Amino acid sequence: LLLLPTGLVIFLSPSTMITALKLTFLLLGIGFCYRLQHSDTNEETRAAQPSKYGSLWPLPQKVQISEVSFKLSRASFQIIDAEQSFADPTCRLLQDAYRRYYEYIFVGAQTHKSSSNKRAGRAELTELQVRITSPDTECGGYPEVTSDESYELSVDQPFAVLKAPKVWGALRGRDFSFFFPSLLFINSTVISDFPRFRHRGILLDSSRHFLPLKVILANLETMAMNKFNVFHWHIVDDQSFPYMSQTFPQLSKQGAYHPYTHVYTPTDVKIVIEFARLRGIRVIPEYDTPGHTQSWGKGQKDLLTPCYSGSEPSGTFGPVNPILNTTYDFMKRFFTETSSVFPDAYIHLGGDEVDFTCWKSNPDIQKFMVQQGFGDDYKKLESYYIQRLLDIVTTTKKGYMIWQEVFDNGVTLKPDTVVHVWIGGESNEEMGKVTGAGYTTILSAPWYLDYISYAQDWQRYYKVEPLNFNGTEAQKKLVIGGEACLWGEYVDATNLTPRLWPRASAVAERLWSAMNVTDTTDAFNRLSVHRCRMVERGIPAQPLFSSYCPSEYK
Ligand code: CP6
Repeated sequence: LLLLPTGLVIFLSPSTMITALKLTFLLLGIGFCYRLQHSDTNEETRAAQPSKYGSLWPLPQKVQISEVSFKLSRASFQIIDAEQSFADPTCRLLQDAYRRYYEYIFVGAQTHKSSSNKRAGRAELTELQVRITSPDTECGGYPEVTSDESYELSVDQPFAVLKAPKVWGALRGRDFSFFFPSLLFINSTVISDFPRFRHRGILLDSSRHFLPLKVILANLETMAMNKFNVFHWHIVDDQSFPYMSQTFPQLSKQGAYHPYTHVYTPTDVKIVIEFARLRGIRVIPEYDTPGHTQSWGKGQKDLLTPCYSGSEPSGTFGPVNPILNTTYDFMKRFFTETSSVFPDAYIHLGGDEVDFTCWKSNPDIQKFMVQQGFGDDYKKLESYYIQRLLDIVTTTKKGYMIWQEVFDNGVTLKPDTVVHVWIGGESNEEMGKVTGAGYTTILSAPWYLDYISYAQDWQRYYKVEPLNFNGTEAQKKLVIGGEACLWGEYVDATNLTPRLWPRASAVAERLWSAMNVTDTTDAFNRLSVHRCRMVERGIPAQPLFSSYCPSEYK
């Protein structure tokens, strides 16, 4: 029986009734969708307006832009070392950056021909002088968690000056093109800037889908445009093992999606690390164990736990087998290799989501549990494994990062361990607990960018305040930053870049800019232009909302 709005009551046969009900729900559904689109807040539906901060993203700590503007021309403008700079032309990192940014400044410069005629009388700015002010420029080194990324930029006649203690600051400040109202003019500007948090990362997952080198490099480039400084490379997982190990070549031979095309050779890894270094980005690989290791088992016999069905092995395998000495011999050799392949002082050891079902089914493990006096508490077994792994990794002179479960399970951690908070819902409480125990921490729980939804979800990422938990000043100091995670189940080379950008840019500003930079309207105005800038530079960043980019007119 169907009640129509007219008040008519109609009797129907059961099958017709189901069809009618479906129709009603469909109509209701359409109505609901219609309302969804039209009930957006004003904030989400307005078009971008010019911001007084132009297209600066992330917003510097201190910025003054004056009305005075200077002309720029491709033919006469140059970026050079200042005479007093401690860096010289042998600093490839700076020379490379100058070339990259020279190109960026003038990309699409023809777009603004008409405005250049209007303001033809202006004084011309002909130079950006870059001055490294500390005798140890760190030009040949790798960025670290303690690296100084501060810089000062003044744009004035007759030349602009970018001052930074170390090359890392020069890299952060070099994106001089951010101050251009039009591409051929620049306003007189004074900026002094430094990051709020030291660890500003992006996690990419190259196991669920293989990510070609080109994609990784393009995203490192985009990370630099957004002042990110850590590439968390979730390089292997259950689904595939694309890391080509020199000590254990069978791991990728058997465990990669393809033994030759879907692997990262030692040269590939070097290319990624150097490309990142030249942009002030650390590369932290993650080798997640004892869970998430199905692909490891294909090329390394006896590494994984055989699962049992009753008294017989079932033919399937679980987490790394924690009761065999061969496991720890393997880990020692494996992590000795990775510690020399990856120069960063830290390595991510995972430790998340360990499923105990298989361990519980295995009679040898059951025996071991009794011997060790672990009772039924498989968390103790997990901790036993991790503890031995951490001791091994410590002998390679690396610090480690771990997912929060390792801390939750009460494993003894080195004081410099970074605990990575990822579980949603109670992440504020977790941040309180981790810092209360005296460990440094980074936050990812609110920044799972593989989750997508309707409308402007960047605002949700933007509104997160990492220090919004109960704790002392000393505790808050232990929060060294955060990471936006793009897990790979639904992401490969075809959709990675637009899914990540500009949504990750919201996280970039939260981690770089001052705590009180929270105006989403101004953020929208700046981010809209920043997104167009990424597009002009060849990065297919998705739109924020109905709009167009000036470069579309070309
Ligand atoms: N893979 C690994 C994953 C996730 C984690 N570790 C994950 C868990 C929950 C969500 C998203 C991703 N895919 N190795 C947890 C850190 Cl919602």
